[in-house]
Amino acid sequence: MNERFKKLKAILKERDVDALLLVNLHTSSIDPSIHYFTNVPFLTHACLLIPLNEEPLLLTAKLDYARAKRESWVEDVRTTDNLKQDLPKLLREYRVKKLAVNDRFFTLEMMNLIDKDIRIYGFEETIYNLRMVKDEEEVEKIGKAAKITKQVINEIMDIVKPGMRENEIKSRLEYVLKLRGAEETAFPSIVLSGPRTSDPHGSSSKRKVLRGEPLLIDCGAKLQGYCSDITRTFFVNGEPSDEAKEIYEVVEEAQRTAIKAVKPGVSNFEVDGEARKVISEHGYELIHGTGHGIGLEVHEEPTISFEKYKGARKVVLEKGMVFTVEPAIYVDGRVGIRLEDDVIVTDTGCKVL
Ligand SMILES: [Mn+2]
Repeated sequence: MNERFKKLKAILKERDVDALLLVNLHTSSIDPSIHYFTNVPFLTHACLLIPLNEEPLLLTAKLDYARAKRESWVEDVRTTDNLKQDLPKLLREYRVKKLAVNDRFFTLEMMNLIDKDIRIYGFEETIYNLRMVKDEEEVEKIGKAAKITKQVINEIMDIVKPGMRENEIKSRLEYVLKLRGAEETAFPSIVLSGPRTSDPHGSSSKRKVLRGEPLLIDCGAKLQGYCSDITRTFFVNGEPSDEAKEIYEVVEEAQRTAIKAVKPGVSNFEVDGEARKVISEHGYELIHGTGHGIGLEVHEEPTISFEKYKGARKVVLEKGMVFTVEPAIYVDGRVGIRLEDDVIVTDTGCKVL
C-alpha cells in the first residue's frame, strides 16, 4: 500500500474513525488532498473514500474516468453521473458511522447529503500535517517550479524599461512562465510599481514604471500540481531613493537572518521572530507572517508567523518541510519592498530552492 494511505490509516485507527472522505462537487472548490492521495489532479466531480479496513475507492465523473484509471494509485475506480445521490449510498455500503473530513473543503452542502446518524470528525490538521513533510518527488517538483520562476523573473527584468506599464509586464511574465514549462501560474501574479508597491496584495494597473522606481514582482509556477512562490523587488534602470535603499537593506537582512535560523527542531514561531526582530530594530513593522508552507496549495502548513496570528499552530520544523521566507516593509503610499524565496528544511539547516 502507498505510504500516504498507510500513514493516514494509522491515524484513523488511533482516533477510532471508520474512514476519511474527500469530496469535490464544484469546479470552484477543488480539494488538493484528493490529488495528494490519488495522484490525479483536477477531479471536479469526485469523491475519495479511504476506509480504515478496506481498500480506498475513487468515484469520478465519466469524463475523468479514463485519466483516473491511468494515473491513480487507487485500484478501485468507479464512475458516477450523480455524486449527490451516490455519496450517501456509498457510505451506507461501507457502513461508515464515524467519518473524517477535511474541514477546509467539506461544506454544508456535503454535510446535508449524508445520513444524519453519521458522526463527523474534522481531520484538517491531520491531513495538512501529512502534507507538510514532502517526499523526494514533491521536493523535485517544487524545486523545478521555483527554478523556472526565478529564471523567468530575471528574463523579464532584462526587458523591463522605464515607461513600461505594470499590466504589460505582468502579461509578459505569465506568458514566459508558461513558455518555460509552468502548467499554470500558481496564483495571479502581482506586478506593482512605484508607490503602488506599498500595497502587499495590489493588482497590476496601467501605470508606467519610472526610472529608479521600485518594481515588485510576486509570482509562481505550478508544475504537476506543485507551486512555487517567489518575490523580487527591483529598481528600474537607476538609483533608488535613499529611503527605498535603506528599506531594501533591512528586508534583505531580515530574510538572511530568518533563513539562517531554519533547521530541524526550531519552531515556525522562532523563524518568524528572527525576521520580525530585524525589522522592528530598524523602526519598521512586519505586517504579515514571515512565510507559509507551499505544496499542492500556495498557502499551506507550516505558517511561518507568530502565535495566534490567524490562528497559527506551533510547528517544530522537520527535514522535508518546504515554505517561503518573505519579510517585507511597506511605507504606505511611498514604497514597499518584499523579498521571497522558497526553502526546504534539510538535516542540518535549509536549502534555498
Ligand atoms: Mn508568498
